[in-house]
Amino acid sequence: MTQQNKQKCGIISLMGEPNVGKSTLVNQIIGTKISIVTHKAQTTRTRVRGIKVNKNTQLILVDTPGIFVPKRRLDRAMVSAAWSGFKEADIILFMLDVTRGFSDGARKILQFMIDKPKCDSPVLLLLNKIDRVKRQDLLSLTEKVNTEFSFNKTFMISAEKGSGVSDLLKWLTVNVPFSPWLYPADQLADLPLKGFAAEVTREKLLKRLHQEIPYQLTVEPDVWVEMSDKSIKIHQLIYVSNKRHKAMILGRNGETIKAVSIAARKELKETLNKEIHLFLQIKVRNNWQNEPLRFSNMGLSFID
Ligand SMILES: Nc1nc2c(ncn2[C@@H]2O[C@H](COP(=O)(O)OP(=O)(O)O)[C@@H](O)[C@H]2O)c(=O)[nH]1
Ligand SMILES: [Mg+2]
Repeated sequence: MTQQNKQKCGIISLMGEPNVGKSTLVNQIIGTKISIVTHKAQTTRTRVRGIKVNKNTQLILVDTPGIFVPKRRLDRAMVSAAWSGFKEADIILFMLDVTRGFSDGARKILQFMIDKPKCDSPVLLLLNKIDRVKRQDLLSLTEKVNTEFSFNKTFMISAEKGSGVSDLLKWLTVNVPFSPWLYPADQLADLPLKGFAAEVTREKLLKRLHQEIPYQLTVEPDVWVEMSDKSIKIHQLIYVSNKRHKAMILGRNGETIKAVSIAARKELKETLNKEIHLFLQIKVRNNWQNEPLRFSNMGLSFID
C-alpha cells in the first residue's frame, strides 16, 4: 500500500464550557443530527462520537458534556465523561463562544488541560458564533487568548452557519495520524439508535420545560419493535424525581407531554424515514439520580 492510500484515523475531542456550540459543530460536520442541541447549558450528558470519512481519513469527533463546576452526582459523572474524552484524543479542539469572550470558566479549563500530563496532543482554538460579533472584536479576542495560552492554530467559525468549518476539516484531515479505521466506512455515530431516539425526546422536553426540571429528568429506551408494515413501535420511560415534576411534564390536560411526543415522533420519522409510534411513560423515582443503573443507561460511570 502506498503512503497516499494508507488509512488515517484520529480521535478529536471537543472541549469547552457548556453551551458554547460543541454539539452544533459535531452535527454540522457529520451533516446530520447525532447530538441534541438546546439553548440550555448541560444538554449533552455523555460522550457522543460522530464519524466523518473523507477519502482515506476517518475523523472521530467526540462531543463532550462540557466542563463546569459539578454540584450533584450526575454533574460529576458528566464532567468526568468530558475529561475522559480529553484523555483519549489525538487532537483537542477547545471552543470559546465569542459572545461570552474569554470567561473565567474557560480559563480554568485551559489551565487544567495544561496541568494534565497528557497534553502533548495538538490543541486548536475554535472561536465559535462569529456570526454574532464584529470582526474587530474577534481579532482582539484571538490575540488575548493566544498570549495566555499557546495553541497550535486558531479557527474562527460559525458552527451553526457552517462558515470556517471546511478549513478546520482540512487541517484535521492532514494532521491525524496514519492508523487503521476504528469504525466501518458507513457508520455515522456510535450511539445506538434506541439511545439516540431517547435523546430526541429529552431534547423536546428540555425545550418545553423551564428552570430546574430539565436536569432532574432522564429518558430511557424501553420497548423497540419493528412492525411487519415497516413502522417502528418505540416505548420510552421518563424518570423524574417527584410528583410535581411529573405534573409539569404532563401539563394541563396532558398538553405538554402530548406536544413533546408529537415533536419527537415527527423528528424520528424524518430521521429514520419510517412511520413511528411513540409511547411515553413517566415514572416517579425519588432517588433516580443515585441509581447506578440510570447512569449506566446514559453511558456514564457511577461515581461515589
Ligand atoms: N449564533 C450562533 N449560535 C450558535 C452557534 N453554534 C451554536 N449556537 C447555539 O448555541 C447554543 C448551544 O449550542 P450547543 O451545540 O448545544 O452547545 P454545547 O453545550 O457546547 O454542546 C444553541 O442554542 C445553538 O443553537 C453559532 O455558530 N452561531
Ligand atoms: Mg452539547
